[in-house]
Amino acid sequence: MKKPIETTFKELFQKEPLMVYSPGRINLIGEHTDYNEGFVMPAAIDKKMIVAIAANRTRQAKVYSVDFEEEFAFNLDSFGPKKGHWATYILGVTAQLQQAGYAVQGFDMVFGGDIPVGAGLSSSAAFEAAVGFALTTLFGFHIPKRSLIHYAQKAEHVFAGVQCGIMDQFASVMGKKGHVIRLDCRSMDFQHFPLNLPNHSILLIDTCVKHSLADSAYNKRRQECQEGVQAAKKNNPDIKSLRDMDLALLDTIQSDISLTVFNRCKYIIEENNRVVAASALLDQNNLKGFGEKMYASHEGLSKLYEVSCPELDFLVDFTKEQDYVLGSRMMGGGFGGCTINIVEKAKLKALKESIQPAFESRFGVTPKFYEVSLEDGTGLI
Ligand code: GAF
Repeated sequence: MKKPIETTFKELFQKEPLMVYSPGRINLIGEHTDYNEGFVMPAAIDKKMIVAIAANRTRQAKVYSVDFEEEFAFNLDSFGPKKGHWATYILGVTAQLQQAGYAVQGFDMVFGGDIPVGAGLSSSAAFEAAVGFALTTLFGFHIPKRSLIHYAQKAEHVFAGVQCGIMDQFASVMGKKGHVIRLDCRSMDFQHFPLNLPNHSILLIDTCVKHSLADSAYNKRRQECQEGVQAAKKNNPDIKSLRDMDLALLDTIQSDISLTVFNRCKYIIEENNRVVAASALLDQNNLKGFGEKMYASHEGLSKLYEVSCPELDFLVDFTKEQDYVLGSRMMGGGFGGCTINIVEKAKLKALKESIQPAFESRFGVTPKFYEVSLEDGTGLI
């Protein structure tokens, strides 16, 4: 049993910490659309990263991870990325704040959380947001939430080496209890939309696999989308991103791009359209129609965008046979992690009891289940 983060902090540093949390996220629909200036529909959930922090009046940062049972220290005047190590997120956010002119002072920190790592629930974005908010609050910086979100994203780009979009950090900071966020990733306009599911639950099924190519494949997808945009720009200089293209325009550049790039662009254009249509279906309370869009999203992610894997496809296909599952699809960057499922509450047990042995006998791995609720974004505990 892990010791609580606050208790660990007091034992290690003999003082009272400031306590901050930032949640993980789900995404109902709109995958890989964020870095194409498109639409997404995420929500913050009841799994979070927790940071305990206090100033130490030095130029040193001393950090302890409860989950990894490991410490890390660095000097605030001389540090760089530490890719592949949890500390890189703290280093990255600290660097972003310093570059923006905020005078980060020495601090002691203990952190931990219950967001499964590598499950596609954005534990890294939640951690970046928690660290950013903790430093901001501790040292009295006046940083608007939107800037905090951008510093967290930049930390991921520069210090973790993943060219992520804005969705994860945005959802972690801006989440609202009982609501999903409809976000336009170009204008950053957003709306909190209440999700009323009296008879259904959101169930995540974790494949418990993370295929190793995930980060490089993610960056590659971004490049491929950019190739499509560059080809379209030749005759349409106003086009800035795939957000500005439709399928008819994509057809006109088909001979200038590879089949792979064509398929990537097709998926993104279709997914953006799907988010808009799915959003209207939610307004009409048409959950069945919404679920169909989720299945179509998965099909595109698997066949055209090629970011799924056999484990995710298996879980999604299995649910198609169960009429009490309205929709299912892979969620997040892909290549492992979780599927998101909208399931009749009364049938949750039946689904778990049938899908678990089937998955085990196919892959020799026991999947995990998380029934999640929608919660508030980053804040003080
Ligand atoms: C990851 C990224 F961090 C997000 O920005 C987003 O692109 C997502 O993959 C795919 O929709 O979580």
